[in-house]
Amino acid sequence: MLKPNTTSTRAVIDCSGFWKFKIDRENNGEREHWENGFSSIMDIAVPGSWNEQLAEAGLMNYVGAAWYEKEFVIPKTFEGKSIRLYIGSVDFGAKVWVNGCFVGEQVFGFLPFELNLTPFVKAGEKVRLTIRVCNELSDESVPQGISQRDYVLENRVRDETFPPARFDFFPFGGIQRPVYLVATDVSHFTSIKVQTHLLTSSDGGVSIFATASQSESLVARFSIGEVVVQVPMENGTVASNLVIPNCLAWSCETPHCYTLRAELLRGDEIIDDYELLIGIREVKIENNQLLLNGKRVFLKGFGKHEDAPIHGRGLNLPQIVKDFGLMKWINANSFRTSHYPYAEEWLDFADKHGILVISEVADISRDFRKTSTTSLLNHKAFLEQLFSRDFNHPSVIAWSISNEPSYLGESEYHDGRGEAYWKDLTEFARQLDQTRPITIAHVQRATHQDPALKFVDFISLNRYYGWYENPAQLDLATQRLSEELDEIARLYGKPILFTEFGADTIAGFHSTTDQLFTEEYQSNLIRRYCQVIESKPYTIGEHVWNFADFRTPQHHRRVVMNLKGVFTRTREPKLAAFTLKELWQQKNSANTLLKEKHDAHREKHQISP
Ligand code: GCB
Repeated sequence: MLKPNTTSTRAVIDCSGFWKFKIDRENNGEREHWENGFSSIMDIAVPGSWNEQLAEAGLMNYVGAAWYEKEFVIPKTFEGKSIRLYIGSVDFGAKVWVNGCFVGEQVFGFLPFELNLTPFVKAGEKVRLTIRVCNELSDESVPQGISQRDYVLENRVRDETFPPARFDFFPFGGIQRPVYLVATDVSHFTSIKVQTHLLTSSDGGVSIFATASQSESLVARFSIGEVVVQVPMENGTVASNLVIPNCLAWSCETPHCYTLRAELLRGDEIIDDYELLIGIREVKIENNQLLLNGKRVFLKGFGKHEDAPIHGRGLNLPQIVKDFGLMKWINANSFRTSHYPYAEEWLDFADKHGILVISEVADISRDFRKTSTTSLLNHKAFLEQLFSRDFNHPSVIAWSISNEPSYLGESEYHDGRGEAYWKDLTEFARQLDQTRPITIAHVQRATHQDPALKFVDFISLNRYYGWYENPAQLDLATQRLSEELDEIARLYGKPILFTEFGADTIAGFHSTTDQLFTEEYQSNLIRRYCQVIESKPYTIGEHVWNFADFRTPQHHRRVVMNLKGVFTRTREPKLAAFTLKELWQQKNSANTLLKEKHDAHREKHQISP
């Protein structure tokens, strides 16, 4: 599946706007055939979450089904074309009908899907698009869900959140990303996968694997600037290589992207064309270091969320621009898409602005008492769809395939089931992508015997000493942190990325002593964690939790939001933002000095970089 782009042969219609909307509390819609039309006076904006948009209509905490409907005209110019519907994401899944005919579904949230409408529509005529959205989760979905009943059965009623969720972010529902109608020739590229290598110090290698919709004998032409190759398609697939002389490698400092042009030829006629921006670069884990193009990088950044007032998780382009501006301002070089795939627009921006991304699968706090063979299959399917969406982005340097498995510390995780699960899943992931390291964010309750740690390329740690444990005792907190880091490094001999640490902070609260919730406490905790993390030779980075305050399900330990942001939900800086800006600026200068020293050494001893 290719992200919709208008080109000389491809037409795209953006279906964003107001859609007719109806809530389906009793789940009657399918039985009553709402796909044939339903009456409602309610409208909703697409893209966008329903919760804050329609709070006054009772949808703030709504978990369940809801229906969307809109009519479109299929232009006459679409005659004889392949006509498809591309939906960026629907949380947490959707069923789609056109003129009352079922055309397909997506069982995952956060991920795009494409449906073939060609047999169901006529060029020049109106069509009615109906989408049933449901934001319920189950034991076997990705991520897993939880019910009110589960809290009672598990004897932990005080953990209950509203709406119930296994995760600490709001379960926004709705069509979160744009909906597009796409028209192409019946024969068109269905996927283009690009792998890049640095061949010599000056050349770049680009391997291309593409598939087409038909097995018709066509020719594929790929070009980057002056470099062109032409190869016949065989049974709808093609593999090819391009060599870019004197290539400029993609890096944070020079995020140079080349335009790869792909064309499908029937004789002399170009029947499909598509352009994609690619970066030539290599990522490796070697000697306990993270290397980008052979050079050490230390990750400075955040775990984030897609979360904004009113939009909820809906695509919010101004916020992407703002957040990248703030990441640059604070001297960050990376972020993790905690805890689910973000809109691809985030990655387009990261490619262009040289920000490194750890792309995360929406597997959060997996409970192994409720993990079945179907769960593993679903997890694999999610991973496959995510990898295929994000594979070509140079900014994506690693995959996080889960966050905090065994959050509850259940014994079932340690009886062999956990080990078998991660062995299978990491092998599967490595078959799909041999070019990027894999990680899993580790939670303390999973213990140092966490089977996940055995199978990852680098260890990711989420720790809250000084907050959930040892509150307001930073000496003790940093001592435990330091000891634990050394212990994990000794046990596994793998590099460690600190993926979460932080403190809830109410902007405007101050104190001269270590006092939870104050801006000074958050700032001190972050400064002291960074000192410890940076003092260890095996660490590869520090990601503060969180970039900005974000809405959570309701619980007595959250004041509407998780307040661990170094920016508020509306992006005003807290004291910690200035602290990080200064710390990371120093780290940049220290890195530059170190780099200059290393370069001088290499030059003197004639060592190639
Ligand atoms: C975690 C989770 C994250 C939470 C965070 C917290 O370990 O990964 O989703 O928001 O802790 O603030 O409690």
